[in-house]
Amino acid sequence: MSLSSEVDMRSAAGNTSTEDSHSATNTGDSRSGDIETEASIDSEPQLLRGQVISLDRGYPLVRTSRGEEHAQHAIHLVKNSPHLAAIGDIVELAYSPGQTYPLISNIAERSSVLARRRMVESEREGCGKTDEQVLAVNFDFVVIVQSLGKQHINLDYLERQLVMALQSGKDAFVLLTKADIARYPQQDLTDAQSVVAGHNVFLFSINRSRLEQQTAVAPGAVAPGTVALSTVALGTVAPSALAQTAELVRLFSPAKTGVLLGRSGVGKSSFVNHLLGKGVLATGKVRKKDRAGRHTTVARKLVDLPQGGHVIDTPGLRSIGIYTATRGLARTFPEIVTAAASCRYRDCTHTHEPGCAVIQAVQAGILPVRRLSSYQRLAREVYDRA
Ligand SMILES: Nc1nc2c(ncn2[C@@H]2O[C@H](COP(=O)(O)OP(=O)(O)O)[C@@H](O)[C@H]2O)c(=O)[nH]1
Ligand SMILES: [Mg+2]
Ligand SMILES: [Zn+2]
Repeated sequence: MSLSSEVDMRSAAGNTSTEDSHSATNTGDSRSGDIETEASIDSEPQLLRGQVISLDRGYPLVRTSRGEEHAQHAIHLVKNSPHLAAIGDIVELAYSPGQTYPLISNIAERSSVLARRRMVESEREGCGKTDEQVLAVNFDFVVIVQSLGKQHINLDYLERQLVMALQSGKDAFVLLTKADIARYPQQDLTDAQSVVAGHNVFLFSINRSRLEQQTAVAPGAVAPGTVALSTVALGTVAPSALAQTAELVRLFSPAKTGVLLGRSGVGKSSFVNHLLGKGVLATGKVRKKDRAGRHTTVARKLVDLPQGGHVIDTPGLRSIGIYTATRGLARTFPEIVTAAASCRYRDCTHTHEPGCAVIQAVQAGILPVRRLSSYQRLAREVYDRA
């Protein structure tokens, strides 16, 4: 199967040369000595299209019509190292006789990207600087995951996650997990809804047995598939707010891909296992003080759901810096964008300027002051204002 006739293989590395639609044998022509060029002298490599479905420390795992196999990046992609294949990437594999691994010779243009700003930790690349890390690509929506517990949920962090998610250009929704151990489920739900600009928020728990022990509701009152909620939760949360498993599954069907974004230990892998109806992904406790941490999810993985659709599980991130996320910022704070249209100055930063409609909205009690300070904090990061 020739790939070049099927998909636009314009390289994600930003290669816009006219050779893009040619076969992989031509992509390295200006760099004689590249592996694929040498290999192609004797015979044309066979090309196959595939998708990166797992990334670990080794070579990316790619699924093609032939099955799943590890593949190695072609040298011209490695030279553009920020643009190596990410989970979800559609890639072109080149098979040449005598090679142990097929080569990833091209990466298709991405329809969506989830990325964060990351501190560079290696001396060689310049400690203290930041770079962009691509977490997942080619998804349809982002699921922001936060867990509930004894404390109120962290709204600042939720807004930060939303900026990052909405920067992708795709939709996002929020999954509040561990509802069974939540002390303030209704308040957390309402608070979350108040900062996510109309995006859906779901309360969720994997723990149905706990529910049955704790709740005072009559047997049978909880429909199968209803998420587990504690006595407190059931007493105070409107029934319409309770996500049903079926409802969550429907978000992924018929063939949508959702990517999970959340800290380690919030229950991302448990959620995936719940959707699958079996324990496919490893789950576990997080050792907080251990910086090396036992990350139960080492790999990024694209998992097929039996009802259709896919979910990308990512390892928990210690920090999420947001990277030139102007679109994400605007989509996270639409009420500020709307008010800002009436500011006297077009480049108003809504901090001190006369005639600032945003500050006026705060003073008039229309805009909560916490929203403005939250916006300011994130805007400084997005626009790199120290
Ligand atoms: N009580 C309760 N614990 C949960 C729930 N979901 C996950 N956990 C637990 O939280 C821990 C971390 O879960 P895991 O799925 O590995 O989190 P991940 O790091 O985000 O993938 C595990 O011990 C899970 O059993 C839930 O709904 N309720
Ligand atoms: Mg996990
Ligand atoms: Zn202003």
